[in-house]
Amino acid sequence: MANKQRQAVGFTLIEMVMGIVAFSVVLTIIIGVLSPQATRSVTPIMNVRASELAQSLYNEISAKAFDENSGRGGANVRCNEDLDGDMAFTSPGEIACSLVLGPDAGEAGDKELFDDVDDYHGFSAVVNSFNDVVSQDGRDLYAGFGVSISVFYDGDFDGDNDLLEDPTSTGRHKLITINITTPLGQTFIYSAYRSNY
Ligand SMILES: [Ca+2]
Ligand SMILES: [Ca+2]
Ligand SMILES: [Ca+2]
Ligand SMILES: [Ca+2]
Repeated sequence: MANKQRQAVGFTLIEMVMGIVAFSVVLTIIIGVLSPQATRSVTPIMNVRASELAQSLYNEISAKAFDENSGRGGANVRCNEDLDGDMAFTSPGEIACSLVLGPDAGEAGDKELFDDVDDYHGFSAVVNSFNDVVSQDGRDLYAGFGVSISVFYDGDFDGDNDLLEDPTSTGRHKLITINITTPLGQTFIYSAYRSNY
C-alpha cells in the first residue's frame, strides 16, 4: 500500500481574505434590506404613540376653563355672557373674554398653573422635559417626542385666528391645535374646538 502523504487541511491566507470579503458583502446586503423594514415596523408604533400623546394633551387642555375670565363676573357666569341683552359685557355680573392669549399673570413657564385653554397657546417642548404627561412610574414614555400647541378664537371655524382679523373679536369657540413630532421626524397635527360652555 502506498504511503500517501497526508494533505494539509484548512484555509490558505488568500481563501480567508476572500471569505471575509464575501461575508462582508453579504452582510452589507442583509443590513441594507433589513434596515428600512426595521424603520417601517417602528413607524406605526410611533404614529400610535403620537396619537396617544395628543389625546392626553387634549384631555388635559379641554378640562381647563374656556377663558381666564370665565366665572369672574359672578358664580357660574361665562365670559361674554350678555345677561341684560345690551350687546355689551359691562353690566354687573358680566365680563368680557380676554383679548390676550397665552399664560396669564404668574402662569408663564409653569404648565401646572395653567387654568384656561389658551394658556397653552405658544406652548412647545421636547416632551420628556415636562413631567405629568410624559412620565409614568418614573419612566419617560414619550422621550424624543416634540410638542407645540396653539389655541385661539375661531368663532367662524375657518381655522384662522379671529384676533388677527379683528383685535376685538372674541368668539364662542377656541381652536386647539396640537403638533406632535415623533423621534423619526414625522409631524402630526391634531385639532379640536373648545366652546364657551
Ligand atoms: Ca350686557
Ligand atoms: Ca390662565
Ligand atoms: Ca390665558
Ligand atoms: Ca377664524
